[in-house]
Amino acid sequence: MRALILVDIQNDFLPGGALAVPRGGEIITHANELAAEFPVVVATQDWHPAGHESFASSHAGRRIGEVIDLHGLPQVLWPDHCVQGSHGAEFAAQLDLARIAKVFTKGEDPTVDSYSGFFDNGRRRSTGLADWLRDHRVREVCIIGLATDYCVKATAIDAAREGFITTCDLSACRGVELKPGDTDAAIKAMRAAGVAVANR
Ligand code: VGL
Ligand code: ZN
Repeated sequence: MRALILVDIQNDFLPGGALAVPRGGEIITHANELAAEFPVVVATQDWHPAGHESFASSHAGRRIGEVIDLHGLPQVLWPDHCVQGSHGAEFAAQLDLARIAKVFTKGEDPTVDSYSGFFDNGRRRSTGLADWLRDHRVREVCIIGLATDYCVKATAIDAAREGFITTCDLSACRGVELKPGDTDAAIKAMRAAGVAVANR
């Protein structure tokens, strides 16, 4: 069985959102088309409590984009985004939610960020996504969404590590590009992890 994993297609990552991914809105039509082609569709949802320690606003004197040591892990500081229950945390209004079998939230622990849909960045807690996919006899996954250089990359690499035959379809992904070249580096890292990167 093949599954489509929609990564973080949420208002805050779209133009006008708190952590807007350039041209992020371009992927939604294609995401809906792909969702109609897969027998199984799941979604991840970035879902932070207010005051999450990945937010620059939680660290006096720190700026967005700076990298700090957060309890032993390097952490890029982000604008406040995807706060639980906020409009920014909701899925894009144009996204076809009817086809999503299950939503896996991540980023709830205030002390650790969670880019991957499978594990937090410290790999301490699982979201249950891998077991859910195996329970539904999924062996192949296609990853799309936002952002290519953070959550898409981390989710795709973990999917491959978990033993799924993994594709990332770049036609329905966009990168944050905090630094120019981050998306290209993410593509290289995914390929090195055994992910088939399509459409580029
Ligand atoms: C993401 C930064 C912080 C993402 C989530 O979805 O790529 N990036 N939180
Ligand atoms: Zn986040």
